Amino acid sequence: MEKVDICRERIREARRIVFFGGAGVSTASGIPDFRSATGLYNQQNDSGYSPEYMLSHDFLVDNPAGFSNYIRNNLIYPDAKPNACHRALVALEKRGQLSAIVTQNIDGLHQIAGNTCVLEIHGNLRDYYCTNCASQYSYDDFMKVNGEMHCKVCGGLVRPDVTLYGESLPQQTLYQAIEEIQKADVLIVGGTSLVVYPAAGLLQYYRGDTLILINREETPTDRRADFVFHGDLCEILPSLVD
Ligand code: CNA
Repeated sequence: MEKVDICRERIREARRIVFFGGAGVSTASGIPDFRSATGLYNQQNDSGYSPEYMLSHDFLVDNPAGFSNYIRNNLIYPDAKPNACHRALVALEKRGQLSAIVTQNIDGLHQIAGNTCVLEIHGNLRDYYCTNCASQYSYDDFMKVNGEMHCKVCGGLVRPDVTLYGESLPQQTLYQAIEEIQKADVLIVGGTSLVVYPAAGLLQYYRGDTLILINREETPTDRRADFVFHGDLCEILPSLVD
């Protein structure tokens, strides 16, 4: 039997599939990833700062206006729509086979597509909060402001609910993700370079024999996977799931 047929059969018979994904899930929706040739890290930027620094806790503290504008101008894509990869995951959840999507993405497209079992281990760009009094704000509130946003209640700095470089992952979501990966019979990993830790380290909790890895480029985890596909997630995932 061919590799792709074995994968299809394992997916068809699976009862607890976990999908672990990254920015490559949303490139077909028009949101650039970080590390591809066309990704954010390889784009021209006049600030003189590295994108890692502009997405760090240090930059939020050192230059809140610059940080807030960087987020608005480079990470928010209000017109992005779910693509074939998101839809394949909705189909798996509807069939009752998908127990969790563990995503490093912050774009919310899995929920817009219709998935409910989404664990956002790097937070999201829907929710905003005051760093002083924890008052909550919406995406619309944040987008109305230019530069840094101040809390209406206490004047504190308002920030997006995303995990920045130099910050810890949301603990409860992380524990849920570990539990789901430990219980999974099939783990599908897609659209991630697997170089960002601690997120990439979550794969070590998988105990099954069907680790399927789909990515355009090689990753450091290719050798550990049971099945590796190099190519476009939007073609490969639907072909494995249907
Ligand atoms: P990354 O390091 O940029 O890696 C993305 C990987 O996806 C690369 O190896 C690409 O080759 C691959 N890829 C891109 N498009 C496709 C495709 N259509 N089919 C198959 N493979 C593809 O991004 P990671 O997710 O690994 O890094 C984690 C960071 C990226 C997280 O902190 C995210 O918050 C952050 N990020 C998120 C978004 C988003 O929410 N859409 C966008 C950009 C970055």
